[in-house]
Amino acid sequence: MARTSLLARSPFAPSFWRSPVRGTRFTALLGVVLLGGITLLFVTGLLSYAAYNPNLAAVNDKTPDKGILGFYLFDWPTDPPWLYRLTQGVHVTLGVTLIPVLLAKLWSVVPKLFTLPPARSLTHALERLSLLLLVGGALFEFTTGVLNIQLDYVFPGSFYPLHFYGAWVFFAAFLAHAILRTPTALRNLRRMRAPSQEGGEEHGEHGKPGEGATRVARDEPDELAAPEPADPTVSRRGAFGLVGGASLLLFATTAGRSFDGPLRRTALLAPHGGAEPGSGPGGFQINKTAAYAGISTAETDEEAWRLVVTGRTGTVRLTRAALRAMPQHSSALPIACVEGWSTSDQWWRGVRLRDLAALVGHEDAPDVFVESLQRRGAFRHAALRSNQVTDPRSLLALDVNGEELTPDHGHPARVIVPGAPGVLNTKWVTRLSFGGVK
Ligand SMILES: Nc1nc2c(c(=O)[nH]1)N[C@H]1C(S)=C(S)[C@@H](COP(=O)(O)O)O[C@H]1N2
Ligand SMILES: [Mo]
Repeated sequence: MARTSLLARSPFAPSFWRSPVRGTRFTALLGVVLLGGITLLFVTGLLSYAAYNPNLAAVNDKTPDKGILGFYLFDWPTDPPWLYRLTQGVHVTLGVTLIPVLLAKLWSVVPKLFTLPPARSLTHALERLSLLLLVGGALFEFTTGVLNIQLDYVFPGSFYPLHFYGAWVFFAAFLAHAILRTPTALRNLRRMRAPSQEGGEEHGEHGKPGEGATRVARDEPDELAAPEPADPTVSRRGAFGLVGGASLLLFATTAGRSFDGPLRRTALLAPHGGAEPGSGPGGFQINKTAAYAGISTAETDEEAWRLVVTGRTGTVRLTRAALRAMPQHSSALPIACVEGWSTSDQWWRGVRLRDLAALVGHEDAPDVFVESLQRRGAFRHAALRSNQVTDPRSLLALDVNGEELTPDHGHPARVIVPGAPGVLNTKWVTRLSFGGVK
C-alpha cells in the first residue's frame, strides 16, 4: 500500500510530470531543428578532423586505434585560405547556439526516461539502450566541446580522442534515432500546422474526420503530453520563444569570435586566452603567450637563436640575418583555431617554406616536421603536408603587419599556412625537418 502511494508520487508515475508544454509537437519541432543542426555539426567536425592532417598521424593525430573511423575523404587544401575559419567557426558557433534546443529537447522527453516497466520487449530494451547512448553521447559531446572552447584546453592531450570517439557513438545513436523518429516528427509537425491544432482535433488536414491527421491524433494518444497537466504558466509558443531567444543570445555573444575589432567585443562568452591582444601590429588574438610556453628572450635573441633546417642534402643552420637575406614574401592570412575563434587576415612577411625546402635539396617540397623552442605542453610541434609546404603563401614568418613578430605571436619565427587550423602554425620555430614525416 505504502509502496504504491510512494510510486504514485515519484517520477515513475506519469502524473508526476505536469507541464502542459510537453507534447509530441513541441518535441517534434525541436527534433527537426536538431536533425539539421547536429548533422551540420557532424560534417564540420569530420572536416576539422581531416584538417589536422591525420595521415601524418605520429605528430598531429594521436588518436589510438581509430581504425576505419579514422578515414577522411580528401587531403586538406590550402584554398580558400579562410576554409578552416569558416568550417570551424560554424562548428563552434552552431554547437553553442544549439545548447538551449538540446536541453529543451531532453527536457521535453524526460518523463519517458522513467516509464515502467523498463523494457516491454527485446526491441523496446534495445531502443531504450540506444536512447541512453543518444542522450549520453549528446551530453558528452556538448560538454567536452564547451569545456574545450571555454576553458582553454583543460585536457589538451585527451580532448581530441574523447571528442572524436564520442562523436561516433553519438552520431550512430543519432542516426538510428533520426531514421526511427523523423517520420513521426514530420507527421506531428504537419498536425501542428493543421487548422485544428488548438481545437479538439475534429478535422484533419483533409477535413475528413477519421482520416489523415485526425486519425493519427485519435489512434496515437499524445504519449508525451502530461496526463494531468498543471495550469499553464507559459504557452507552447512562449516556450519556443524562450528556447529560440536563449539560442539567439548565445549566437549573438559567440559569433564575434570569428572576427576582429568591434565585432570581437560582442563575443562576451569567448575566453580571453593567455593575454589581451592589445593594439598595434600584434593586436590580434593570442593563444598561448611566450611566458606560458616558457620562452625566454635569452634563447630568442639575435645571438642565441638559430633555425636548423634538415633535408636530403644535410643540415643548414641559419641566423635571423641569414633568413632576412633570403627572398622575403608577404601573405595575407587569418589564424583560425579549433576553439572556433579566428582573426581576419594579418599581413605576414618572411621566407617561403618551399624556399627553405630547396635549401636542403628538396625541389619537390615534401612534408615537414616543425619544432618550436617550447619544451613542454601541447602544440610545440606539428607536421605539414606537402601541399601546404608547396603553397607560395606558406611562410616562415618573421614579421606581422609591418613589424617584427611580438614574443606572444612567435618571435623570432613562426609558421603560417593558408586554410589550415591554427595549431599547425607553430610559434617560436627552431627546427624544420623536410621529408620522412610519418
Ligand atoms: N609553439 C607553439 N606554437 C603554437 C601554439 C603553442 O601552444 N605553442 N599554439 C597553436 C595554436 S593552437 C594556435 S590557434 C595558434 C595561435 O596563434 P596566435 O597566438 O599567434 O594567435 O598558434 C599555434 N602555435
Ligand atoms: Mo588553436
